[in-house]
Amino acid sequence: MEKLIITVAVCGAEVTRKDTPYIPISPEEIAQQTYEAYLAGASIVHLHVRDENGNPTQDPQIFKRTVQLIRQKCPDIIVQVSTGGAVWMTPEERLQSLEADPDMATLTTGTVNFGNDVFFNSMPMIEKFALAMKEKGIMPEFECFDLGHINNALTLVKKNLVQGHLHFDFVMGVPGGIAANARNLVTMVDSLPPGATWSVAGIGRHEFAMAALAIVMGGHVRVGMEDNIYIEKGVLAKSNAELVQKVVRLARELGRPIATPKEAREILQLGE
Ligand code: KMH
Ligand code: ZN
Repeated sequence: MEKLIITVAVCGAEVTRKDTPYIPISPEEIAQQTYEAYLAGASIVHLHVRDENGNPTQDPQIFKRTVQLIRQKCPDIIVQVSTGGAVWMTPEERLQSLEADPDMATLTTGTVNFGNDVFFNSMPMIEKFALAMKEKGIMPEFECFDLGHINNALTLVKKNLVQGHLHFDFVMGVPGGIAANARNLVTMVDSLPPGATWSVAGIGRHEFAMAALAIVMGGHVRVGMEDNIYIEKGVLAKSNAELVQKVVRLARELGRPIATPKEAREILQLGE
């Protein structure tokens, strides 16, 4: 089995200081928590940024500054910026993160209810995002919040809007999206084309159960405060590194070695 790629989703767009005092907000805090998670075994950072008030933003200058700080501390980590942003952002705003010269970017391939909100991604928008990434040579990670999102990703491939290795992230357990359970994960994996790689991001209390399933099924794992703020029931994680360390422990118990950033780049067929 391939070595395990761990992605750390350090802050996301939704979690606030009221939810947890440990969420990193400033570029310096985000870079520091990314560094600690990298030392713990993360090889990809999934990145959102915040403004000085702690609100989510796609400001390219804040993205550039944060990416620069992360690369100073973790020279070989795979930087994956979010083009999902927050549910209220315009498509143009969301695309601004690509200006930070990342290795990868997320590409959500469908609309999904998102709690009481709607995370809107029409097919013309998705195609525009895919083309923007192709033109800049940035590898997409398909964010699939539901089964049909895989089909939309494959439509992009058919239309030649995406080339090369295909990597999917299944976001499971968002209220309104696909439920986080083993049967659904097997169905998602069975729907992928040969050669594609995948990771799973289990939301909230599902984070570690879905991680364990991915570890034994040969997939990869995303954890972090974007998805879950608890290290165990009722106990807040004090850092993103703690969440990564727990995945590393699970992987060790289950006999799956952890990929370095260099090995992760090889698995994803991503340049240095
Ligand atoms: N914040 C969510 C609405 C992504 O990063 O690509 C979307 C999201 C997906 O987090
Ligand atoms: Zn995200």
